[in-house]
Amino acid sequence: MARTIIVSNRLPTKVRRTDEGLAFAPSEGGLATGLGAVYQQGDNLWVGWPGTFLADEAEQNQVIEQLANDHMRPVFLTEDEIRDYYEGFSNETLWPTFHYFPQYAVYQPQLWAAYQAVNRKFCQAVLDVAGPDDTIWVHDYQLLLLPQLLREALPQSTIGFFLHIPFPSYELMRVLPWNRQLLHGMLGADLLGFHTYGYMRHFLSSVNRLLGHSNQNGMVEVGQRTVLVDSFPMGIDYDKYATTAASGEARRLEQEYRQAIGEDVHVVLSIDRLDYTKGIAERLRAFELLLQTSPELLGKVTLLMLVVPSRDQVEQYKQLKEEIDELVGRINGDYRTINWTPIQYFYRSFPPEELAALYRLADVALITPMRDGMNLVAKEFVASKTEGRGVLILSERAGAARELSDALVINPTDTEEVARTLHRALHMPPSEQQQYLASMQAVVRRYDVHNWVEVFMNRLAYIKIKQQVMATD
Ligand code: GDG
Repeated sequence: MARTIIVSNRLPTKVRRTDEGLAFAPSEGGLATGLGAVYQQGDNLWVGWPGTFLADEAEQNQVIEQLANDHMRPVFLTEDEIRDYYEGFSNETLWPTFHYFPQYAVYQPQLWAAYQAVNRKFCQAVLDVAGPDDTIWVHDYQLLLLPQLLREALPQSTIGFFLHIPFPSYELMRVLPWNRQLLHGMLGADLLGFHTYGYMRHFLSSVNRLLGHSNQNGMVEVGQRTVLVDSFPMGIDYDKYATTAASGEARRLEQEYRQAIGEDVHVVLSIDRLDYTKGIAERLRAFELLLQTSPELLGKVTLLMLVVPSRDQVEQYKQLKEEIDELVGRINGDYRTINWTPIQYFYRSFPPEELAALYRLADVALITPMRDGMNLVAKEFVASKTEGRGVLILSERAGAARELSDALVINPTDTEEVARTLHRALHMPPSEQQQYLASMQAVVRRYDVHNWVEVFMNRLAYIKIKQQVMATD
């Protein structure tokens, strides 16, 4: 029977080494939730790296066995591969380039060689389990070469690809060495999905200018094959967020936090992974400007800023962490009083029930990335506001801004605009908050992650049928 195989750099389960041996923990990402219904069915599978270096064959076998029960098949990476393919080419070449930070990008042939080799390794891992009739859905920027590698080995198979980060304009792509090989790699898929129409257009433009393929309504002729390119904005598990936020535990925690912060203090919430794409330092400067220009808010507003540790061995991330530490220290030093802290800053991750309580508690969510493929936090905040109060401030450069046009949409580089918008959000009448939230909730509820999977899979089936019809014409 034909199967569906999901492939991504990371598996939806994380393996960690502890004093008691290996520990397995589910990752809470939206992708795992959305695709749960797919890969856990029948003989379907998820192929990916379990997130830890495992040199020992006994440990590897333990992981293979354990994950097999949950429909997962691990790809093991060596320490060199983790450094050169993952931390190197993926995170220091592609990530900055695709997020419009080419000044942070490194272009090194040995990283490119590792990227190619690991994409081949993933290909072999998929071929070990896939048959010619299977549907294979590849995810994200770490595996751009995989669709074409699979196509060569399984010419008839059905291959989908989805990019979770932005696809940059041609002007960025033209700077990237190996750009043609990367595009060619992606075009091995039958269907290529992006979060927004804009990313899709950028991709088509690069394909046209670098490879000479034009398109008609998103259909690109590649040799004998027709490849479909389309946008599929990813959603969240709306019901899960709404239910968790309405639970007794979330309410209890919210009250506890509220008492600690003060009944009449407005809470502005920000949540991101530590990353230069997220605009964290600029956000802090905007908050400082708000305090400078709105003395009536002193003692009346607190920024709760959660930064989830990430890549902090990389130089740029280390520097960013220092910059954030300094800014928070300076602003708190200038403004804090015995019973008020302007910025409550946490550099760690939180369990989901605490996150739900924070979403409940927040009067304003301040989401100001410089670039972000989608930004699921914006949608989670909207879904969690079951009482109909709360204001979302959202960067125009997050993919989510396309759908959430009833947010207060700002340019994250414009510190004055962000400060002004914060002021407006903190003074917005409840009826207006309710109106904006209701319309955003309708969108986020309707286009949830289950709908996203369904629509993508339907389009993939459609293009396969279309290809067959065109072949017989
Ligand atoms: C890529 C793209 C795109 C955050 N802090 C904690 C925590 N989180 C959860 C949030 C949310 C997720 O992490 C972060 O959302 P992103 O949208 O940034 O997702 P990523 O996978 O990091 O990024 C991005 C996305 O893919 C999907 O296509 O939107 O643009 O970069 O779900 O809730 N979760 C827990 N504790 C935390 O402290 N449990």
